[in-house]
Amino acid sequence: MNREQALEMVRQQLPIKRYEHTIRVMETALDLAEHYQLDLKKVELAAIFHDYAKYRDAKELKRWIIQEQLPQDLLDYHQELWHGPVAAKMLEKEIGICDPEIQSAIYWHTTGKQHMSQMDKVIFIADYIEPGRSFPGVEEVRQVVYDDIDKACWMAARNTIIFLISKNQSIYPDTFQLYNEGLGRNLNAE
Ligand code: DGI
Ligand code: FE
Ligand code: FE
Repeated sequence: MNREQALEMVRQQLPIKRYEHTIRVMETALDLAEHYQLDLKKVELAAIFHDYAKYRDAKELKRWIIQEQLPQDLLDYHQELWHGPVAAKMLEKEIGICDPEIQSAIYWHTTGKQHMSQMDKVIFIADYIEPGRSFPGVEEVRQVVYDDIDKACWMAARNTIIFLISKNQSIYPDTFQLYNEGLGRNLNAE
């Protein structure tokens, strides 16, 4: 599937603002993929489809989680966490793309996790730093991402945890594990 075909499928699923975000994630992810020498076609597809399921209603997302035997603990957390895992399944069942590397990057794009692949990291961090984002601390993440993508992912996880705690929201364990993994590598030193 080429870029235009993929974008057209996603465009039909998303409001214009989310579609524009998708384009910026794609451009950011491709720059990073070139820098880190990853498969550009795969990264492109992962970026294009990462938010494919974001505007399906909660009932439908829940049905997919149950029927596709995704981790049921997702249902105990904020529904914002459902669209990545469901999109990874939809990619196979609705779009016909079965590629574990692409599916993994889509699956983990919201929470992150420990032991991410380079492709997982590129999609996770491109979604966080795309030029439309203005989270507190995002500029510092942009400054390190081309030197140390692990540190960038750790900073993004840390910022998100701080943000969620400030709102009294629950935090998915994999996000904590990503944060802890970075501490273990002394990414917080200096
Ligand atoms: O879909 P996007 O808006 O482009 O971005 P996303 O898929 O990263 O979703 C981000 C939202 O998910 C953000 O508002 C924070 C929220 N969220 C809720 N619980 C968690 C969480 N993010 C992480 N990393 N971990 C959580 O436990
Ligand atoms: Fe998302
Ligand atoms: Fe996104």
